[in-house]
Amino acid sequence: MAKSKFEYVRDFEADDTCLQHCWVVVRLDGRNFHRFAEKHSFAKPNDSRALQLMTKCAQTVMEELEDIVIAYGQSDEYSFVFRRKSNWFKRRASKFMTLVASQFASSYVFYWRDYFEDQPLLYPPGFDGRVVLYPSNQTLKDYLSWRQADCHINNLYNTVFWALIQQSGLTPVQAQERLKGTLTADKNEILFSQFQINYNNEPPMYRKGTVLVWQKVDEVSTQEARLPAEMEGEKKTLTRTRNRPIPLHCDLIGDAFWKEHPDILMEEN
Ligand code: DGT
Ligand code: MG
Ligand code: MG
Ligand code: MG
Ligand code: MG
Repeated sequence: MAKSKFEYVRDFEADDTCLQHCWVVVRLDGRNFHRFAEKHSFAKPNDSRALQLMTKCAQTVMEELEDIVIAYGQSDEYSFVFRRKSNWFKRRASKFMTLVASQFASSYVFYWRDYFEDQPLLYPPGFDGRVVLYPSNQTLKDYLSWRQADCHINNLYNTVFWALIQQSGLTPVQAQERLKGTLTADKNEILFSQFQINYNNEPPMYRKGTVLVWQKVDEVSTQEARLPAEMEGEKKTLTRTRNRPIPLHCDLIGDAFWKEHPDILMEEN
């Protein structure tokens, strides 16, 4: 077909191809979720409904889009790792980023009611996205470790901060003052001596965040079988093995996880 004289404007499109063989990471983060959490009465410091909704959206992203090998989420953020050799949309960064962000945001609204039964969604939430390339397995593992360390540091701080307010009646300013300059050991000590909380017994979803990995699961479905008339109404169960993104709340920083899931970083990926 002949080209129109307008066709040249295509050349104005920037090339945003992600460098070959690098891990492509898309990280999303809720826009102004400080306000969003307040307006929707999120429990402090952790709202399990909100975290589970985030994970549902991330599972939807992994199921709907191509080539995501692992995802990690905490607070109002989720990171998605595309396989090194992915050639999805010719590795265009803008495609990866916008497809992840839009699929995630629409899922957040779509599934809201399943998690917040008594809390109406008051306004449409947004998510920012960025793409970062990691050239080696080590840098990718360090990236995920960084996000999980961030989860740990924030969650330990928030757990003590809100215990001081909710259980000891401190104001936020007083709680902040109390925690100024404290180290990890000090915070653990305050939790234990003042609130009888052993931080290590706090829910792993709060302490570790959520890792999504593909796992084979047997799914059983019941079907109305096409049987002779005298057996009408009998049900037949079908078991199918499917790959699903399964949530884990485990440590990503040590080697154990990567030894248990060697396929994630495999070269063929
Ligand atoms: P941003 O990302 O720059 O647009 O602004 P924010 O406000 O989203 O800031 P960010 O992403 O650094 O921090 C996440 C906020 O979300 C933080 O203020 C606490 C809130 N948030 C996330 N998860 C929970 C939760 O489970 N419970 C409560 N109460 N708040 C949460
Ligand atoms: Mg945010
Ligand atoms: Mg921020
Ligand atoms: Mg955030
Ligand atoms: Mg189109």
